[in-house]
Amino acid sequence: ADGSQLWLRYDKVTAAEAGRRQIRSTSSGPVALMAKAELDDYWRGPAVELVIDKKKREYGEGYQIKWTGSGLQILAQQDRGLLYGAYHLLRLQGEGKDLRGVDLTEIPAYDIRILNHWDNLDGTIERGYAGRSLWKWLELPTQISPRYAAYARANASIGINAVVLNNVNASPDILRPDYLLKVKALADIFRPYGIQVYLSINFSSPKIIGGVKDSDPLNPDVSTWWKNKVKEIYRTIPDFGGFLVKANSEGQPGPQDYGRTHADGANMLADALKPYDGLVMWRAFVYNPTTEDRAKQAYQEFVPLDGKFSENVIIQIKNGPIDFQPREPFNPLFGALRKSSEMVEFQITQEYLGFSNHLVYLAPLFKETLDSDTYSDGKGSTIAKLTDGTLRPAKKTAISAVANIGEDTNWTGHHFAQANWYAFGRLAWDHQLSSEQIAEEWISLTFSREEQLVHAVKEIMMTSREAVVNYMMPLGLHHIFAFDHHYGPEPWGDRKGGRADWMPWYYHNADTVGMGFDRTASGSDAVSQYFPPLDEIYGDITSCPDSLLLWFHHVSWTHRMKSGRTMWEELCYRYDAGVQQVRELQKAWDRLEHQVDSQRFAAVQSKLKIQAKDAVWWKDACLLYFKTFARQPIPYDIERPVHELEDLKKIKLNLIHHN
Ligand code: BDP
Repeated sequence: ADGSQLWLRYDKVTAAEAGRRQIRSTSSGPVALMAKAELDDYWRGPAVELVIDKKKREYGEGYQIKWTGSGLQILAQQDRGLLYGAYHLLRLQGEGKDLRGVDLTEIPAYDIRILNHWDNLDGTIERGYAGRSLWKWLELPTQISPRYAAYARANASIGINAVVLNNVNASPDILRPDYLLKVKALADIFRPYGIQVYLSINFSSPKIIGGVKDSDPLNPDVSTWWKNKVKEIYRTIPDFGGFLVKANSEGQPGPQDYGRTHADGANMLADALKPYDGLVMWRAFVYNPTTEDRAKQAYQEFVPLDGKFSENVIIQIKNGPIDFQPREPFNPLFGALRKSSEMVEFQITQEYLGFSNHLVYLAPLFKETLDSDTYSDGKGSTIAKLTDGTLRPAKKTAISAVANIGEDTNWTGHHFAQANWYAFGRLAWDHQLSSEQIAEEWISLTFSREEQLVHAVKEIMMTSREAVVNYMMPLGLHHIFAFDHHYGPEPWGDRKGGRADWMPWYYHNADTVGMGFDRTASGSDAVSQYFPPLDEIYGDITSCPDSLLLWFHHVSWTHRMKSGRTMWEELCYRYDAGVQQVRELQKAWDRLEHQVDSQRFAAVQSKLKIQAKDAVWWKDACLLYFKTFARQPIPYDIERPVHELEDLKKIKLNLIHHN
């Protein structure tokens, strides 16, 4: 198998099978007809009736699946509910579940479950590791790739109902009339799958493509330009979702260019979108090359603006305060904005997690954030509850993630990276699902439901995230990657004249005393951005969890850890553990040789070899480098380095980072 079918490896029913059962729908909308068509094609069970019940308002896009005695009924308030119910049935069939007597109700946790594509109009993808963009801008709208529908179907099957097509570092060209027709072509294909299209916009569009004098949000010509542009968009795409905006961040233009605030900028766009029920997802990923701790900046910029954003603006916040690291504490902005809607941005594409070369199952990372208790509204104020409407009423709730999808045959580069796309969709639908449950589903559908295989593959997946943290950045270390492309270690990295906050030393602060970032009151005081008691827990070296120790503290090499080891020893053992864990992944996978088709077996096997080599590279680079500060031996019972530090320093990967 080449992986192109993802988790949708269903065989079409034969004519004889189809003759034995009936699928009926009370709704004839395009989305309901899609639900019916999917069941017509793939459902081998008893009769199914798709029923719309407008009174079931509490369902939203949810549904009920009920055994009627002789067949099944899917009840929903909207056509999308029927579609999700149909995919649920197919999933249960794929998992081999008995459906007699079934009665289940599913209601999605978030209204908007959205993928962010960082795809450029030239076909490259920023931080994309699965080939070029799926969107063929040169061919659209005339030529329609069959992969557009296949993509939409895969999303619908896991409940994703919205996509941002283009990079947050947005080209203004996306708003040109010719591009809008291309966008419309995609929107038309996605619509029957219940998927709405959003676009990333460049804040300077009025000036660059509109011929307006500037792009100042308080300039009436600018707001008029946006109003007209939005009108044009809705004339072309009546169910258009809205805009995603990266402003005044990493060189992107924004309202601050004119002395205005993020709120001024967001609200001007929100006004234009409001008549059509459109939304602005305004990103909080902002930081400047100042002396202020980068981890504090989003909070500092946005908290003073709380209450100033229009109702149809949602602040889109990365899970951690820095940038999609293997492990970060949650972003302290969650819960700190009391009068503004907040949504999480995850990254499915593995920018900082070994690209599509490393097997890393991300559900545990996503869950770690969603289940984090911020204490904003007292105990139990988890990020899930703050963003899903439980604790803070919101006009629309949303959750997003940066996609890992490209034109590779298997969509995501690594076969196991498909699981991260899957897991995001499933958690966006129901954040209470466990990582294990999601893994079991995915494995059963993607490989086989043979119990021993499901168990073995699940073990691999469940270890993988801790493994990557261990061999890359244990104990709260972060951002010690090679410059710019972020593949591989470069703790010694330094670019003369480059921004401090892009340099590894900025984050690890290794010296002869110890290492780590002092974010306590005696340091940058980032801890004070967390609600009590977290500020104290994180701020005290004795109560700060090991997993975040070097994130919050500059710790001496000889500091006694909870394990009784010194910090230096603990660091060494963690790196070594990471390498050993990858070795175990290799062994566990090799044992499955005769249970997985040879094509996917070999592909994963060879990627695991790269991962194992990279893990050793990480361990040697970090330990040999930090040893020059710690001035102590690497404990003699762990694997010895196989590299020379000076050789590792010479590695210069020629990777292009597109933006
Ligand atoms: C970082 C990426 C950069 C993105 C930026 C963003 O390195 O390519 O443009 O985030 O999210 O993770 O805007």
